[in-house]
Amino acid sequence: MDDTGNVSRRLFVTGLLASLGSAPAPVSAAPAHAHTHVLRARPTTITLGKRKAATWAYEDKVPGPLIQATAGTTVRARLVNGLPADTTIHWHGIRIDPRMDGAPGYTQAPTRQGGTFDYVFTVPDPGTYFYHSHVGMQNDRGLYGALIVADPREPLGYDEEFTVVLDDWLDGLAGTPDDALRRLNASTTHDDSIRSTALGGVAGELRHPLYLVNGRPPETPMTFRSRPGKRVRFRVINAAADTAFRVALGGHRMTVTHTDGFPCRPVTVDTFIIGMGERYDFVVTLDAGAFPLVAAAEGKAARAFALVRTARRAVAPPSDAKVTQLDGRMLTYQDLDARPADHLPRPAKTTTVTLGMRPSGNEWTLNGRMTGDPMRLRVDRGETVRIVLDNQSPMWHPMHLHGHTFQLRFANRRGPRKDTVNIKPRERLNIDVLADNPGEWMFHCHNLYHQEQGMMGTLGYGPATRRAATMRH
Ligand SMILES: [Cu+2]
Repeated sequence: MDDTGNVSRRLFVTGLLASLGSAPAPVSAAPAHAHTHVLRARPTTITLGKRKAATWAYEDKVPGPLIQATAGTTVRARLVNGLPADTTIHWHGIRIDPRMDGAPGYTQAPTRQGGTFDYVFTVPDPGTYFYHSHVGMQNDRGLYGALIVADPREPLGYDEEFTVVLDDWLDGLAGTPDDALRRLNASTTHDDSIRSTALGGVAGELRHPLYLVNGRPPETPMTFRSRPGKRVRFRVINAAADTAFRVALGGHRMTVTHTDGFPCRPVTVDTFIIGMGERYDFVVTLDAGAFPLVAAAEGKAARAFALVRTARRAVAPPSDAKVTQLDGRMLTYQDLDARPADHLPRPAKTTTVTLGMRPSGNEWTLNGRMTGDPMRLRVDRGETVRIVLDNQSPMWHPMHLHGHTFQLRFANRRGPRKDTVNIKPRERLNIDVLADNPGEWMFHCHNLYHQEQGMMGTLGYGPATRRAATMRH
């Protein structure tokens, strides 16, 4: 991404042609000497407005380098581990070869300090994805970046696109994420000095000093520059560890076109909530002026903030600008429906996964089990399985399944294809999974603190084997 957040001229031109109504121009295939992205994970110091923060990042940048690819082609990325710890890279949402999934102890061994690992994998589906470390609390440092997979026959007409990566930030400003996890583990559910609003916070527990858009705090906001009348696609990624965001663009309604990479029937709303690990794409025709793009940290009385500017002289709104759209019509999962081509077959069987909390408030369970002796779902290749996600705890859990996308199913209708779904307290949601990618896959809460406090299970193929049963996170 360049400093304007504009991901590439190639995508711009493709979108422009599509918007003019011409036949979608195939994007030129990747050159034969396919480019290898180098991702050096190492300690570094970044600037966050007026502050400096020591952190761990890829290529000394937060977010890490933007990776762009075209659906059906091969991505090559070399991880160089300069961290004082093991690490991996998980390619979140990609229907990937399990050996490239970056799930330590499940699909690959972690890369040791000083080591390298070549991630080479096909990206089968276009869409908005991201990558991040999957070791311990590393994802709550700066170890994440956007992965955008272009559609060679992009059917959506738009003039240009911007990638918006949201994050909650504490590393180097309030200790490290490991310190925060230790404090949380030592605290009680009533200790408000650590937790945002104790368990009443529901969407996330921790107070973070800053909330970021593309690595920038509100005091030095990211500015997305365009022109009045342009039809712009925003790709929003929630890379936060413990924060759901409510997103709105001042003065505009937004038409949501994709979630978790997959297209859905377009829905026009004022705002949407994006859980950790989720992605939404929306399209807006921009007015003339300077507009606040706000991602309010749900339940935390703080926000991430950026500017969308289409007029050079327009006065920039302040970072605390009132954005009435935040209280307007909100997107729900029931609003979304996958394309018919993406509908999954009817499920052959149903299984329930109960999302639970132990009384300490610091231990999170799937079917009563935790990471050390995890829930193990078994599926057979080719079948569709319905999983009923039954949240019997007082917090939100954005559940993420590796290696697959699933389809939400409501009482009388189908829903969107997704790989991460937010389940609210006391809520039940049905997801159908087509077992088309054999492996032993992580199935876990994408609140990183919950993940590290036990909320990690597996979905594997065939009868449980000794190997599968003895694998450990
Ligand atoms: Cu959770």
